[in-house]
Amino acid sequence: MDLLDSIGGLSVDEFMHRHWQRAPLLARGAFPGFVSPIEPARLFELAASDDVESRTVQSSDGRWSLAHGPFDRLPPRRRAGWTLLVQGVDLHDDAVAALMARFRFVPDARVDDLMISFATDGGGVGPHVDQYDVFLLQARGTRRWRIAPPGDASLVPGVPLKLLANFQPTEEWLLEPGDMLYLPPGWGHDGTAVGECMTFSIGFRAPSRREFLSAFLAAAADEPGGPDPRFSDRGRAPTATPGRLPDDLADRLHGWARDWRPSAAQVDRFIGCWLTEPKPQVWFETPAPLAAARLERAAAREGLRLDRRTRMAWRGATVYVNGEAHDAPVAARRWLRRLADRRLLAAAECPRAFAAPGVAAMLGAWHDAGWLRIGAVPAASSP
Ligand SMILES: [Mn+2]
Repeated sequence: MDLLDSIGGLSVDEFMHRHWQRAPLLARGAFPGFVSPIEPARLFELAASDDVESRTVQSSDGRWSLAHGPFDRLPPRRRAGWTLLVQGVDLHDDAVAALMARFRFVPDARVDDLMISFATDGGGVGPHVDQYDVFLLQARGTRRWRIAPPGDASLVPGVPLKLLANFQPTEEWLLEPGDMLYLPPGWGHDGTAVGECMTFSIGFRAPSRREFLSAFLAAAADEPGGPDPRFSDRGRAPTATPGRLPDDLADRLHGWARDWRPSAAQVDRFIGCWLTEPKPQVWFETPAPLAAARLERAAAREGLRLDRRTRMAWRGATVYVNGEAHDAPVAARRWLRRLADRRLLAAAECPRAFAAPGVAAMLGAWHDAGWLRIGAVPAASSP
């Protein structure tokens, strides 16, 4: 896996310091001689599949229409002004996943997905803002981008899309294949196809406090076990005001709400599981289960790699895979961390990794679940 070594004439280090979360950057020729790893025809195939999130946007005379996939039929390619957006293409195509891996100078936990937009001449989704950082990589043809600093966020009423009502672009560029535009969250942007074109959006996610707490509190409420005291009012005197909420009941509930504290371990565990949880539409193709000894021999011959859909992370003594937490004995940690960081174990590393306590059982279970694949490199063509 090769990380990008420069972006628009800056080292990745300089880019992260000066631009990430701070300021847009146009990087001409970020991918010199770029050739899209995916053809429009393959994108249309993906858009027809019901485990792929896709939508179309069309506009004419200021009227916008939005439709959600899967699409058996798309508008004709010769018709101007329509866009097909396909989310999560990195989950479905190894070559696209490999392109996305070039951005792993940002932690995986911040990565959302790679979306591809195909548009015919004049197509676009209108001026809008996103909450996320994005790299807009021009993959085929030409797109005109106009951008505006964060500001008036009011929206056009009565349209099915979130369109900025007062978009006032301050810069404008034509992007050709291999050019890339980085935008921090909150910048207005409007991309219009000049002739037929295809653009890749490498998108990043960042949880908000409310999103996190809503998920965490729901999970905490579902957690089984532990004592579960119940309110009791033995000895209560008769009431003449039955409509009134009793103070003893309110006080008790107050106490429960205010005294509740998750343990640090509980929060840690939730964070790792939540951040590695695959998106709801993700499913794994399960291979025929392999006996432990056969997996170990195959791994020693060909190495292992994480399936492109697998999300894996580590923190402290724990590794997290696809929403599961595994406590790793000390001797196992370096191998599991290496697998998370590089997404592969080379053939020569596998015998030592399998010998570390607990590792063979974890790798075996992940292999049988379709999370881990034999072979350090994916086969040339994606399924
Ligand atoms: Mn956008």
